[in-house]
Amino acid sequence: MTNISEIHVTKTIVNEFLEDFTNNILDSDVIVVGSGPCGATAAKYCAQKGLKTVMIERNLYAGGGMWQGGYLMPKNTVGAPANKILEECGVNMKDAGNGLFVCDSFDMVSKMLASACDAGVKLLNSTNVDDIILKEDHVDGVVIQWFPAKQMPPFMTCMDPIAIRSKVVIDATGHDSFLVKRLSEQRPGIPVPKGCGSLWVDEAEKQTVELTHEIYPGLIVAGMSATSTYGAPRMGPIFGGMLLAGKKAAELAYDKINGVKAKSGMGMKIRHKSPDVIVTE
Ligand code: 48F
Repeated sequence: MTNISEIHVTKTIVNEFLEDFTNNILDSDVIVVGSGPCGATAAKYCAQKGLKTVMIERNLYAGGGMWQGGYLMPKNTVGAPANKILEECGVNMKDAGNGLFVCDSFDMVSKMLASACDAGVKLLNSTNVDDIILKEDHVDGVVIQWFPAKQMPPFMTCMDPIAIRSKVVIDATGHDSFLVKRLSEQRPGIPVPKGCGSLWVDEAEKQTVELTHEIYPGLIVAGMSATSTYGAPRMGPIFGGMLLAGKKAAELAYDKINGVKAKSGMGMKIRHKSPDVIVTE
């Protein structure tokens, strides 16, 4: 039998949240915004590399677009070598031929998130990133608000958000490219995200990884957010590019924090032929 008072339960939650927030969230190495396949992978590898890592998700649940494959069918596909990232998390993969692998969506999401937690990632859910902290020459963290508070009627909207700091922020907000969008409104040379182009699986998978890079000091754009920033093709219901992009984002963050000189460029030249077409050379 237990002898647990109501006040004890409340006090435990409040104390634990405050301690965790102050020690592990307020000032970290990396903030990953978005907990989809790209964000969850980035966060896991950052934490595994010993970086103090916070992943922020506006939904109550983490996982982004991973909960279902195409057409609401709960089967997810990835192309090699991204299957290795899932196998590392213990996801049961089936070889579908030609370098394509398939798994159950729930198996993928739950094991990816479990392995991110095991690596030490802190998750802030139901939390919307409203803005970046933007200093003269670098991004210095993000501005957060409870997502439910954002749903309040307009006459109640004068509720100020708060800020948390990190050495690197990763924009893994998917189609929204939200942090890049905010930056583009304030810094010349940062592209206004144009949304993704039409479907082309192989090219999209490749470009998603190549376009993942540090777009401004302290801000890495990754996964679908990178695809949408540059108008690269959409990839449809295949997640390999997202996982590889997340892993690359973690490597970039680690190198930056540890002073490793970045390799020049993104590994490919981007030539803007028309507002909606990018050509890789
Ligand atoms: O959309 P999402 O899964 O992005 P991703 O990790 O992967 C893209 C694929 O799921 C899919 C695809 C490939 O097959 O086409 O689109 O790049 O995850 C993005 C997450 O970011 C959250 C959002 O709720 C979602 O879970 N998010 C977006 N904006 C914010 C945010 C914000 N301002 N604050 C907090 N979370």
